[in-house]
Amino acid sequence: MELTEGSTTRAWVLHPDIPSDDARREPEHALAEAVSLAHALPGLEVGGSDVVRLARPHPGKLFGKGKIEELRHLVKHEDLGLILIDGPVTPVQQRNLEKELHCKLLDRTGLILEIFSDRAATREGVLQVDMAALSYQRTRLVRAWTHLERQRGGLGFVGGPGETQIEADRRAIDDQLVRLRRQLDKVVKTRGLHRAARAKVPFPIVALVGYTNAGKSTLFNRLTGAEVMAKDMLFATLDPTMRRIALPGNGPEVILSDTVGFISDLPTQLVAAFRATLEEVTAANLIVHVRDISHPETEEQAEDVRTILKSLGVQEDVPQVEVWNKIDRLSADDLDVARNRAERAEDVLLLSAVTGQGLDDFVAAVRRGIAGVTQVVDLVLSYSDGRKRAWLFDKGLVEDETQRDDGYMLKVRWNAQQEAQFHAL
Ligand SMILES: Nc1nc2c(ncn2[C@@H]2O[C@H](COP(=O)(O)OP(=O)(O)OP(=O)(O)O)[C@@H](O)[C@H]2O)c(=O)[nH]1
Ligand SMILES: [Mg+2]
Repeated sequence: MELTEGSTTRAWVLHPDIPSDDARREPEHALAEAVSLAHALPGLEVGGSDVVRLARPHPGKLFGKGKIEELRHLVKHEDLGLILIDGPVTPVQQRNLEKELHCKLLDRTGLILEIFSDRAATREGVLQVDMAALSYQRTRLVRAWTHLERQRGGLGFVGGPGETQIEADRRAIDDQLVRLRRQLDKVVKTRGLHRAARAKVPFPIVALVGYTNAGKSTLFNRLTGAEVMAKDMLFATLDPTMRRIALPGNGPEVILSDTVGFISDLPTQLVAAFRATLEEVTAANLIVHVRDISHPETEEQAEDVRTILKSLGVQEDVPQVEVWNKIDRLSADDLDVARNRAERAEDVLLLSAVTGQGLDDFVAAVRRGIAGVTQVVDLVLSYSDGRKRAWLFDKGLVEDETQRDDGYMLKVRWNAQQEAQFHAL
């Protein structure tokens, strides 16, 4: 879709409420989220939004006659340039609706792809979004075919010109996907080298993950002093950011990673495309699941995040901490309830990334979470450091020792706590 630079397109958001759909979510909340998604795309002005109850989606046109008539008036009356359907729309439905309504139409996956393509800032991000968009397009090729067939007046060779065209289009897309994959592999390999270099200065990786808008970047900024964009906007963050930091209060040092947020019904193409970026998550020593506990559907959001983590292949044995963020937005009663529940649960803590309340608990939880992570380092101790050397041996941390002119060279395996103790000797 092309939105003209500088000008705004007036859009209307529709959430089809189909009874068989995910019954966990209230359609009104789903609609509110879809409106937030629309706001996340620059150049769009949201004229309004509705839930459309659909007993059964019409195979060819999604909506029934009456609704289409109503929408045609709406388009005219509201001067709409775009209708956003918060759900899947088949290529045939899209074509028919666009024709009947004289208005462009975008479905949920299309909208998310548009937002991602607007946000992509790094080479890797751009490549990933391009791949996701192409893979999505590949599944919708029937559109090009019908379009073509119409142009040619439906004159068919054997097998039809459309068939041939579809094959050709598919091959072209496949070729392009192979090219993109190659470029992406190259970028990822370079990043892999960076990671290997980092591994030499081995600090535990702590990854912040969570639903979009949960407050990951706000927490990241508070801990690192970085200025990653943190905004009341869905998918504010697309590219992962990492910083090496010493946790407040005398370390230990960790690598903290801020990542792209998740959302319900995240297009599979996007999950696949972002697998490389999210490697930082799968390689993490500790996963911090940041939740907006003030959101009415925080439980559903958390479920979605867990499902996506699982699909990314995050091992169950990676330690996890759940951060219930935005407690400053809870009423006193709700805060009491949350506090009670958090106390009964394991590895759950309350936080406000904005006010800083609960930050000490968070740092303590991270410290506990990475306590089991050990690193191997080379240490050189001068001969006068006998006390330190004895301490290391006493704790059973030395794996190897060689003597040099200037002292001992020790290969030491320790966890962050032992490291801090050593430096305090
Ligand atoms: N009241 C309150 N608002 C918060 C808190 N933490 C974050 N926010 C707000 O929530 C919005 C989203 O915060 P971000 O840090 O951008 O969220 P994110 O998880 O990085 O979002 P994505 O990058 O889109 O995945 C911003 O407007 C923040 O100011 C908090 O503890 N309390
Ligand atoms: Mg963010």
